[in-house]
Amino acid sequence: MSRAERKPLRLAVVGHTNTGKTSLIRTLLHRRDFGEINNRGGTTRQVASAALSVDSETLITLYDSPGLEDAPGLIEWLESQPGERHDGPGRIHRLLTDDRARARFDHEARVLDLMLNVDVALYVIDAREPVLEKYQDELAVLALCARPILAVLNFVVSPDSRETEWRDALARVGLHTVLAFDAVVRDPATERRLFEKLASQLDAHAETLEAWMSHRRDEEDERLAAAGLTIAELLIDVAAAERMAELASPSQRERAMDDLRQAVRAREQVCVGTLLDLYRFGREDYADEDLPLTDGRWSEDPFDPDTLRYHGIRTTGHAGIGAGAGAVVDVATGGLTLGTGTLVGAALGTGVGLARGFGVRIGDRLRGRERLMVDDATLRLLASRQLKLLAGLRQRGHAARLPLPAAARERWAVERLPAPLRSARRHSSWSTLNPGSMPDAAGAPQAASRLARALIEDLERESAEVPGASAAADD
Ligand SMILES: Nc1nc2c(ncn2[C@@H]2O[C@H](COP(=O)(O)OP(=O)(O)OP(=O)(O)O)[C@@H](O)[C@H]2O)c(=O)[nH]1
Ligand SMILES: [Mg+2]
Repeated sequence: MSRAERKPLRLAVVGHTNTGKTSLIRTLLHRRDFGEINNRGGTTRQVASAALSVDSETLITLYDSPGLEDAPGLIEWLESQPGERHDGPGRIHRLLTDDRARARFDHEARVLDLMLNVDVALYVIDAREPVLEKYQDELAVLALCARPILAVLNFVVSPDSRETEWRDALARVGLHTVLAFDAVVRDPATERRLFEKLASQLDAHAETLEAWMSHRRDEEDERLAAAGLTIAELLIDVAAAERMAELASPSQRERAMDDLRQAVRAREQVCVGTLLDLYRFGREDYADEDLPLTDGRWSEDPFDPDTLRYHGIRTTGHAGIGAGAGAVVDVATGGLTLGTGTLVGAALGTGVGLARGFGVRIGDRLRGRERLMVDDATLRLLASRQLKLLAGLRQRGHAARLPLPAAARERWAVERLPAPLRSARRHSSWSTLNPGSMPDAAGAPQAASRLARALIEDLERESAEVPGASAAADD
C-alpha cells in the first residue's frame, strides 16, 4: 500500500473516569504537554486528538475522551427503548440522536460518538478497583458500538492491584485481549506489545502499525546512541580534566583539588540531567521511586571512598599506589616517565590524584608545578553509575532494580581504563573542564564516539543474553 493510500488508524482511549486515559496517551505520544491530568476525576471533558506521525505522515490518530460515569444509567435507558435489540450500533445511534438522552448523558454521548467513528478502542482499567457492576455496564455499552476493544490494565504495579480478578472478569465478557500497561511507566517493550496486539486484531492496519513500531525502534536506537555519547563525553571530560598547583604549596593544592572535585560533581550532574531529559516523559507526574536517584541527583559524593565501595569499585593494586610522594617529585622536576600514564590518587586518598607520566609535552608546563587529575577509580565509578542510571531509564518499572549489566560491570571492574580514556589522560585540551580546552577538535569526538559504541554494546549484549529481562506481566 502506498503512503498516499494509507489511512491513519483511529484509536480511541476510553474508560471510567480517572483511570489514567490521558496519562496513557501522553505515554504513547512520549509527550507530557498533552491534555490535563488530575487525580480528581472528570478532568478531561472533551474528546481531544493527537497524532502519531512519521515524516509528517499521520499513521495513528489517538483520541482522548471524558471518563464514563453513568454506564448503569445508559444501560437502563437502552433497555427501556423498543426496537431491534441485536443491532448494537443502531441502538447507540438512537441514543445519540435523542435530544433528551444526549442532554442527560452528556459525557457518555461524546464517548459513544467517538466509539462509532474509530477503528479500535483501548479500554483503560484502574486495576486497583474491584470489578464493580458499573464497569461491567461500561463494557456492555462499549461492546454495542461493535468496535474491537483492547483492555489495558493500569496500576498493575500497585500492591492493591486486582489484575487476576480483572482478567477473569474480562474473559467472562469475551474480552481476551488484555495488556498490563502502567500508563506512566516508560517501557519500550510493553509499548511495542500494545501495538503488536492491535496489529493482530486489525489486519487492515497491520502495515501502518508495523511502520509505527519500526519508527519507535529507530527512535529508541537514536536515544540510546545519544545517551551513550552523553556518558562517554562525561568520562572523556573528567579523564582529561586537570588542575595545576604551585609546588610545595599545600594550600594551593587543596584549593585546586577542591576546584577539580567541584567541577567534576557539576559535570556529572549535567550528564544525569541530559540522561533524564532523553528518557523523560510524564515523569514529573509521579514519584521516581524506581530510579537510583534522590531528587534527580546521585546522593553519594563520587569522591567519598564509601561510594566506591558501594559501587564495587576496587582500588587496591592501583597502578600508582605505593609510588606516593615520589611520583609527585618525579613530575615536578620534569623527569617524566613516558608511557600510558598512571595516577596516584590513593596518595591523597580523595579521588583526585597527582599525574605522572602523561607525556613529555607537558614537561615545560609543569616546571615548578604539579598537576592534579581525577583518579582511575573515580572514573570507573562515574562510568558504572551513569550506566546503571541509563539501564534503569531504558526500562523503568520492573528492570530498574536489576544490577548493572554484566558486560558493563566487567569492563569497569578491571583496573585498566578503556583506550579512549587512556588517550584522554594525555590530552588536556579534550576536557571542557579545563581552561583553553578544544573538545571539538580532532581527537576528542572520535574518542567519545568510540567509547560510546563500547558502552552501548555492553548494554545491548546484556539484553540479548537475558531474554526474560524485559518481559512485563502479560497474557
Ligand atoms: N502511579 C501511577 N499513577 C497514574 C498512572 N496512570 C495515571 N496515574 C495518575 O492517575 C490520575 C488520573 O490520571 P488521568 O490520566 O488524568 O486519568 P483520566 O482517565 O484521563 O481521568 P479523567 O480525564 O478525569 O477521566 C493522575 O493523578 C495520574 O497521575 C500510573 O500508571 N501510575
Ligand atoms: Mg483525562
